[in-house]
Amino acid sequence: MPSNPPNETYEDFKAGLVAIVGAPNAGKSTLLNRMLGQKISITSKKPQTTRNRILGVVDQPKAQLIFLDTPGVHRASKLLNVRIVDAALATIADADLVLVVTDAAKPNTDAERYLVAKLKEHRKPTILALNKIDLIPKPDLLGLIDQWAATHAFASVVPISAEKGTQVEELIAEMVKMLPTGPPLYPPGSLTDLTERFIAGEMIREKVFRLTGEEIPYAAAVTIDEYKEEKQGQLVRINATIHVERDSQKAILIGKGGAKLKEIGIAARKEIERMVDCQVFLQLFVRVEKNWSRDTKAIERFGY
Ligand SMILES: Nc1nc2c(ncn2[C@@H]2O[C@H](COP(=O)(O)OP(=O)(O)OP(=O)(O)O)[C@@H](O)[C@H]2O)c(=O)[nH]1
Ligand SMILES: [Mg+2]
Repeated sequence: MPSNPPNETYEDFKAGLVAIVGAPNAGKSTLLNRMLGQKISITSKKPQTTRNRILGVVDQPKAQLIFLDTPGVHRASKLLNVRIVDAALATIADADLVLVVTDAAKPNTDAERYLVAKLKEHRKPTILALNKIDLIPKPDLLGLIDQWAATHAFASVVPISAEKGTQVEELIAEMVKMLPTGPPLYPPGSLTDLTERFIAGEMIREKVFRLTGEEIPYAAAVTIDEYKEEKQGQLVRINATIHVERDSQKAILIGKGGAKLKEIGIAARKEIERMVDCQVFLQLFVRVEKNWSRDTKAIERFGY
């Protein structure tokens, strides 16, 4: 008979929660997706893309890292953003390890100073990922590392490119070193605790972020009104609503003859099809929910 270890003690196994924090647009969600090898967290060129805590599980031979991707930290004034930033900062308290991600090519000094001050309140082990090194001249790197090391007692500073995958394995190895010993917290291969229904809504919101300009992305929230698997799982039927704050925004979102909404729908459908690995029927509606981002009840209804 093959001899399994009588009862695994996990003496040499490490597991823990890693909060991914940083200024908006630093590349946090891109990094999470890169580490997972799969897209669960939406990304865009525009700041403040992520609005919820996004959990992703990375299994290693001797470790399990549970990442919590968070919205970009900045000094917010709008009610929606205040709530979102508070939630991001609260994640630090839940974490065993904090991973700060910064854009090496374009540091956001103000937001990052604020974040470093918050880190000092928590005294959690913290690693810094100096991201987007594909965009900076190599000789600049040492100076940047020194500058950052002077601001906080980081356990280590790892230059990476989340987009290209450069040094991401090394970063994971650094994080594993800092995790507590213990059994995996999720069954191996878990990936995330998010439903496909939720991620589908996020993918629609991502296309709004990527395909519209001005204030539209910031005025938009998405709800999934219906999500049905049909034909023995060979088809997913989705009805979703994009909520905006004003009639003028609704008109822009729909576009001439419905062209913009159609473009968003096609892009979102393709992305959702990749995730669920079957055909998707996606129907999008646009609704005006006057000034929802200033209204606590509406904000909560939209899941923020
Ligand atoms: N060149 C380059 N671009 C990157 C890299 N990592 C991320 N990006 C880009 O940076 C932009 C922001 O990436 P996100 O992952 O959405 O950033 P984020 O930190 O999650 O942003 P928020 O959710 O708004 O806080 C996107 O356009 C990414 O493609 C990188 O290593 N190199
Ligand atoms: Mg993000």
